[in-house]
Amino acid sequence: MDIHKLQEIVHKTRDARRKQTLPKYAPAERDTLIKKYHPDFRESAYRPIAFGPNAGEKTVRELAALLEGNSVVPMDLDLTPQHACDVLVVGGGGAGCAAALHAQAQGAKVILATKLRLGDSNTVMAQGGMQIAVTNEDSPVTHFLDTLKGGHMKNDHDLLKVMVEEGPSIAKWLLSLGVLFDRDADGNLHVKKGGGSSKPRLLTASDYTGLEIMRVLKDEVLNQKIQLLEFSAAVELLSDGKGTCTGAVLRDLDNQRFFVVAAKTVILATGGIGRLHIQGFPTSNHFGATGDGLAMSYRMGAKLMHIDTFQYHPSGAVYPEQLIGALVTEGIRSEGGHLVNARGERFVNELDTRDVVSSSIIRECEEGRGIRTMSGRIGVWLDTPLLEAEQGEGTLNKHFPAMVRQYERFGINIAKDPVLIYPTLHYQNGGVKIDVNGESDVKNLFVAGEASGGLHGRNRLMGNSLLDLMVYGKRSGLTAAARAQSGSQGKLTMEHVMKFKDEAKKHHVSADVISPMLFPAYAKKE
Ligand code: MEZ
Repeated sequence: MDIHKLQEIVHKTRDARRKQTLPKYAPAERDTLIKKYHPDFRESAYRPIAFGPNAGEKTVRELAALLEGNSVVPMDLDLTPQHACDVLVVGGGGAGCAAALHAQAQGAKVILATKLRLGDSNTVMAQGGMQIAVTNEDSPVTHFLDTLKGGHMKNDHDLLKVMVEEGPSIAKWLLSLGVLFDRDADGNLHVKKGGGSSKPRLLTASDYTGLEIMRVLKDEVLNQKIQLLEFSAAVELLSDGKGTCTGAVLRDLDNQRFFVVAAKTVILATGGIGRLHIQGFPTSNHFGATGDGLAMSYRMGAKLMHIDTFQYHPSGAVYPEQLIGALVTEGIRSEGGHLVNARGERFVNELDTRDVVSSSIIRECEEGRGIRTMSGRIGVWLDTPLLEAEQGEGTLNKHFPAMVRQYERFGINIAKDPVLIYPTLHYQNGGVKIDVNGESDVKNLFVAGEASGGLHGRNRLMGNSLLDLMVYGKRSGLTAAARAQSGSQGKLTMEHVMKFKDEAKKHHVSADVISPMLFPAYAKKE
């Protein structure tokens, strides 16, 4: 049926929905809902990892294959370094830039290597805000408790405590660099409420928050003249043969040649895994989000945490086809946007935690209350025109200019028409286990941001990722710089890779899967 005909139900039912009582789930009911509908609980999507630090633990098949994968680097590669530094940062997003800036400010010689261009990352795609307890009504303790509840109490308490406590100083740092967060009429920082949070705590720059932060961080990296290696993808870590990280092998994507960087310390800030499209899900992630850091650090012996849990953001675009999986920011639900099924009913508190909201959307669709597009995709409505109806004409353009433009390009006016959404693969809740300074189980190997695990438990709250990037980017940068200053450059070997290959053979793992994969499989065809 024509999409406009289907949309009519949203306009017609608006008044009735305003009076509707929403389902309130007791804790046991929430668990049942999640276990029944959340993709994390689809047994057939998972398998145990055959060998390595997490041997026997289950993760999704796509990630298991990546972790067990074979190196692309020839084992007889000449390991004479082309570059040498104190701190090699791998990744040009928010965590990488924060790490590089703080390390260089300590006097360390820093190289920042990135697979694409500086700034190409999930950070720029974080729209809805950054959680920091900055108001008098709020506190780091409340932020801690909200996050713990959202994470099903599985968060690493030490990592979380550090993150919430350092939040306010991070806000000051970003403001001092020139980040333009939204302000209220009195000039105070304006805060919004995100899903699963008890207080308004989101600092925003309309729906360009991550982009605005990256604008400033990128400038600062350039101003500070940090040595950049763009289009240079890290493909293997190097060790001294005794388990300490000493550098990396990179691939120059212009000519496909390998080259070596000797580094006293390495910080991986390689982001998430959305482009593995686990369980066939579309993703809100950028093109390079292929879990490179997980694969490289696993081979070197770093333990991973919570790698059986992923975040499916409730609102990924379903229509038009060109936007499939693209983020429709939670900010719209924060400002009152209703989720509406094919009967014109609301079916969940739109500001519940993401796992509950996504599970509820999947339930509606599986039980026949979803809306099918002509190409056979399914979703529910997000009533975007409601914001205009309640807050006045122009609200969407003022508060969500990115979202308005995203749809305008395809002739869709979200001020007039609701948008069709379905959960999209958005975030890896787990990652490499780190301590409060960002160091992994491997000496001198630090991991910051989405590639690390433990902080968010089994479900990240909206806006906590941007703060995580800044706090653990900073801490890993400072610690790595201090470590490098007191240490010397170790030997460069790939002994750990050879051992890993032997293990793979022992476990009859095919050598055909190459990791890190760097780009999604379909990139080659395109
Ligand atoms: O933290 C996020 O994932 C975020 C801010 C996303 C969004 O909906 O805008």
